[in-house]
Amino acid sequence: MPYTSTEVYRQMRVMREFEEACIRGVAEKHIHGEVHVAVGQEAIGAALAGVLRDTDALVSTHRNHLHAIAKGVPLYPMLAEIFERETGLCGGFGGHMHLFDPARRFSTTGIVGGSLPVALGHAYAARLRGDDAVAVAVVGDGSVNTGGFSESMNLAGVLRLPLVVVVENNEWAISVPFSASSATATIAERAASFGARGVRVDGLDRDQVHEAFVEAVASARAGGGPTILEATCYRFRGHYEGDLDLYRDQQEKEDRREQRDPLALARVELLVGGHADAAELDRIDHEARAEIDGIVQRVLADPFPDPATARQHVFESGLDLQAGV
Ligand SMILES: Cc1ncc(C[n+]2csc(CCOP(=O)(O)OP(=O)(O)O)c2C)c(N)n1
Repeated sequence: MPYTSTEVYRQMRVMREFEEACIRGVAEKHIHGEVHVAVGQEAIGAALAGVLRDTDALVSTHRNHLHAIAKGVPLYPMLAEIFERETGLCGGFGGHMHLFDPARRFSTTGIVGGSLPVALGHAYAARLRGDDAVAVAVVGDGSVNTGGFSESMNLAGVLRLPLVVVVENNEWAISVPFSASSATATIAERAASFGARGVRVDGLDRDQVHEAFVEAVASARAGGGPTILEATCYRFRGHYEGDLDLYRDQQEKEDRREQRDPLALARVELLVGGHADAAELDRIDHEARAEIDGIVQRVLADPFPDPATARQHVFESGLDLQAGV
């Protein structure tokens, strides 16, 4: 489906600018450790936005920023957490790979495949509470051969739990191509073996992903059990910022960035379809950049966590092993 909505374009542009700010944050040494951005995967991020309630859970991965934005996590405390500041979602203790917003039931895990058992727990909790909340796990293609993926999908199928698993199949799990690690040509076709619905969509097409996601969530909410929603896409940058990425063919990367950039495609389709003119789209680009730049400036003026608090949050009990209390 061609892009017809400037609002969707704006959402994707804010997501792209957010990721670009993180990329600059690494280069300028404001952010330490591995940072995984989802440049090129914005159509999926935008497709998930505005569908879930605060009471629904979304559990994401190491490549989590766009999913947090889609779940409605505010940009400022999210960026502050990624920039390791005290004002961050977790007081600067978690960093980019550990974004948590309990009020919106948003969480992440750096354990590949780990999103599923956590989301399964949310789905089972909804069943025990007797309400109609839904749980969503968003994972990469690298997760689908883990035990946790199959075990969680099977139990969700057995109990008909309200679980939606969105797989962003960007063709690569670090240096391993999907084709070399999967016995099936698609992930969606595995759904039948778990008693789940299986749908495969073009992850460049925001509307196609959105419609499939809305349907999967509605089905789960109505007692229809789990869905695997596979969205195909491509990771434009290295696995993490700083990854030399020598394992992928240079031409493949260039072709994908040139021909399969959702922002570029949306721009062309909006112009050709007469839904927007260039000046309007330029203004959206400019506003998105200004919004994110403004947040970065605020974040950079924020304090780091006090080093004296470094051992806080290590044990739930607050036990300080060195002090022996
Ligand atoms: C259980 C586990 N094994 C290995 C790793 C190391 N690791 C981090 S990301 C990653 C690849 C993930 O690929 P995919 O799920 O396709 O997501 P993508 O990075 O492409 O978004 C691996 C193997 C890990 N974090 N957890």
